[in-house]
Amino acid sequence: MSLSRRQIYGLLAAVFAFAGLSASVVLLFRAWGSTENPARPMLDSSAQIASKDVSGPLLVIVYGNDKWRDTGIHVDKGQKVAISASGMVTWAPVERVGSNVVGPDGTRPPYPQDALGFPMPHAGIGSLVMRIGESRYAVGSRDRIEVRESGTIEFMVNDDVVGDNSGSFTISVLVGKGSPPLN
Ligand SMILES: [Ca+2]
Repeated sequence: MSLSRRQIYGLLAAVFAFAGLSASVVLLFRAWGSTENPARPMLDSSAQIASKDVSGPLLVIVYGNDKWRDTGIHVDKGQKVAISASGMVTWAPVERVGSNVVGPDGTRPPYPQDALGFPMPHAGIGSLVMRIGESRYAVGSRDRIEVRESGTIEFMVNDDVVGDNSGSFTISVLVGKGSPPLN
């Protein structure tokens, strides 16, 4: 069988059209699929706001089983950050010494033999802790800190095993150059 030049061009055009259509479908499915991924957690899309001279508080949810949840809020060394948090987290499925259901201030600190597995060995179990760069802060339900090292604000519950946790804390983060008031 021999094909004329015109037939060959026609065949090639059909092949390219089909390839183009396939690629479009793949891209479409990828775009569609990406919306199914759990969105990053911020309640407030302005969490991405630049760090300087922020006027209002940003709300962030941190779940009991989160491991250093990245808020996307960047702060620079020397800036002041005011944090207030509420909510309840269950840090262990059964009650141990102290309560297994706590607010952002947590319960007793971990025992020395367990402490090294915790993000902050001297802070209460289940309490809210924060990391910016490599610096860590035991913030609890209410704190105001001066940033020691520039970076992005991350939160988690002070616990060595987060996989068995439930509940969440809702955190208000206020970043400013001066001394932001706490509400
Ligand atoms: Ca736990």
